[in-house]
Amino acid sequence: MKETNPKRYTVTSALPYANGALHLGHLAGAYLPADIYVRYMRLMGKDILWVCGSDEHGAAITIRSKKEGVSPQEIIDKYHNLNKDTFEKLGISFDFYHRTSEQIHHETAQEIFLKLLEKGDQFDEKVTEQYYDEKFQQFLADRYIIGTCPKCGFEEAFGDQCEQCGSDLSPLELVNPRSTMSGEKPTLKETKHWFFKLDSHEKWLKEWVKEGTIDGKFHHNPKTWKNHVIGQCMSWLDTGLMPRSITRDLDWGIKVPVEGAEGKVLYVWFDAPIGYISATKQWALDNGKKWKDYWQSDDTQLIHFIGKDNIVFHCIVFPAMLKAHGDYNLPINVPANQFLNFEGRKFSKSRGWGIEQHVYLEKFKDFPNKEDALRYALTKIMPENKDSDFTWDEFIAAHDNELVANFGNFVNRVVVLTNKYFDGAIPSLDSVDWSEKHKEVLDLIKKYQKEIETFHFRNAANVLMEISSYGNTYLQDVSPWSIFKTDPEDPLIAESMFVANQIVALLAMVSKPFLPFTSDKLQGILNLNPVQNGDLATAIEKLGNNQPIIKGGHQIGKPTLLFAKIHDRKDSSRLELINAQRAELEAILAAEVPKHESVKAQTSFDDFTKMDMRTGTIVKAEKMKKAKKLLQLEVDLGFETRTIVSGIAEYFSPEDVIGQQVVVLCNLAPRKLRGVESNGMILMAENEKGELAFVNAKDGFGNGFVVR
Ligand code: B3M
Ligand code: ZN
Repeated sequence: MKETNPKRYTVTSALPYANGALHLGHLAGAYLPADIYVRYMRLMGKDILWVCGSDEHGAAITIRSKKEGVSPQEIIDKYHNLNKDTFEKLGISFDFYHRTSEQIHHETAQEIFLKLLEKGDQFDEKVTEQYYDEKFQQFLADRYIIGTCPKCGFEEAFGDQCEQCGSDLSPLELVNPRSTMSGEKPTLKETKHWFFKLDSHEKWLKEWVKEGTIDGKFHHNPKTWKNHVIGQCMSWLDTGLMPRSITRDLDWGIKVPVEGAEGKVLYVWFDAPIGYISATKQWALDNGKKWKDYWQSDDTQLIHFIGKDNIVFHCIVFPAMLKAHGDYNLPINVPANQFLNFEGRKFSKSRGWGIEQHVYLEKFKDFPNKEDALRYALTKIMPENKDSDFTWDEFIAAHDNELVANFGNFVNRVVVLTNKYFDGAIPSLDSVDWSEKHKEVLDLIKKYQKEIETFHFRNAANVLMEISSYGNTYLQDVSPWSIFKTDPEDPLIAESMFVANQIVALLAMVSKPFLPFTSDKLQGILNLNPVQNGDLATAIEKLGNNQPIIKGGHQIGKPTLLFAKIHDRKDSSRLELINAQRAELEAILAAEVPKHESVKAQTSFDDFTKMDMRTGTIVKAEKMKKAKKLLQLEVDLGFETRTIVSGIAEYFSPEDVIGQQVVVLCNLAPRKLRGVESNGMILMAENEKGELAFVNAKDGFGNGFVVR
């Protein structure tokens, strides 16, 4: 493998399962970074192919289909279309988005299986005992078995993994296993499977991951790989690899193409990565290309974009399959991202925590340039090397401080001034020597290139802003508007407009990978066609030769809005939209009843003793006006009687509670509720159904005594 300047590149992004919508974490993990990279490479005129598609097999899909009573086909059709369409709307510019249910994929996966089988030394056939559902007469895939996790005691752990503690499990480890199909205890029955002898690949994989060599020959520079990727691989390799079963007893998937394998399909993780190859085949057929050039040529570099949960498959299992086959390239890099959280917590569909891509587009439909606003905010916090957190605060900051105040402001000023001073015609200044400016901008572009080429997209986005800052500073330093006041003919005005327009034209190019919609709009404002493949390479060459990007005499258009500020005094609609998102999250938090098994973070004894809790008796109670939930109570605390407003009116009527013994937190700071000052809080217990019960001492205990 050559280290630099290969003839072509093949880029893949993890194939999303077609059984659900994708959220912002997916976008920031494997799709947006690849899109930035690929768009940049296209601007540099590279021959680059980017494939992706739906992963349409696996037990998760069949389980969902059983639960909802619809066919797997219906599910995959629905989500394939939704995901494909949403990606397109966000400017995710795959060259091809395939599906693993296609015939060409089934054939490709079967061919590769057979080729490895023929080798004789890659697979083991083994008969093992597996769980079987007698009622449904079916072997149970790992996900079809639930039971108690042996590590943490969670009662709903899956046969392959416990979602509570994250442990990898095997179905035989589960305590009290049950079939998800019949709900009954499964029996053990013998079945035959094919195991890929991953252990036999351990040695070369170690060398390949650590040194970047194969049998001492250069393959890639391991220093270009992320530390966390190498770290995870080495931890797998050091623990020792084991043969992996690559077939399953299931009726949904790719048939195992040998006799005696009826009712068996290839394991989803065997066929899914082959999906990259079959996607390339279909793309090549459609476009008159040779697919092998993209997978089997020494002059092609393969790069996989994924999230960290897929590292083992892309850095160990799939490379071992490709190497075992013998004809394929191995990836020269797998720039996996870590995870994105949402406002401090994991994305969770069931809790409604987080936001799905298509839901964002829907909710933000009236938000100007919503696609690029999101892309930019996500790029700024991309979990490149560690987990990161999406917050609306940072979304607003990235948008208002950078896209609006820096980028948009610069572009707008230049376009407005060019129209004002020169009726929109770029001044012709062939004699002007702006080589110094050229060089400074070129240096920034080189920095930008280096960051993208090494997969540092956050840094690259910062350099993009540096370029427009450079433009802003330049304009401010010259201040053509001041010169205009004293001498409208001063040639410095023309010169500054010439130079500033060159920077705007460059920004239209370098912004394209990050802000493709903005780039197109900007080209429109400049009265130019959308930026084409190879344009950045040409522009860099021009800069190096001190030639303008946009010629004197060229007529630009009128300014139009690129971004609209969120914190806008005249129009609060965008801030209100975001505040509505925040309010939804707050409502989720407020409605959460702490689970009995999850204990809050530790507190100190000192902190605990700061609370003054006393026994008391409710002596008076009445409903509050226009407040369904509130009761106004008088509580006898022995040393005094206090007014306390309590949110229990939906559960207790005033008559119920008069005479009730309670425990009161007496030194809670007073709060006004509906105009009444509440002096303390009554302690209540709440169960999972939301039922409330008073906490109290035994009858007749007396008022005013300390609880501790
Ligand atoms: N569908 C898993 C996932 O979405 C899987 C990726 C396949 S990439 C070949 O995490
Ligand atoms: Zn567990």
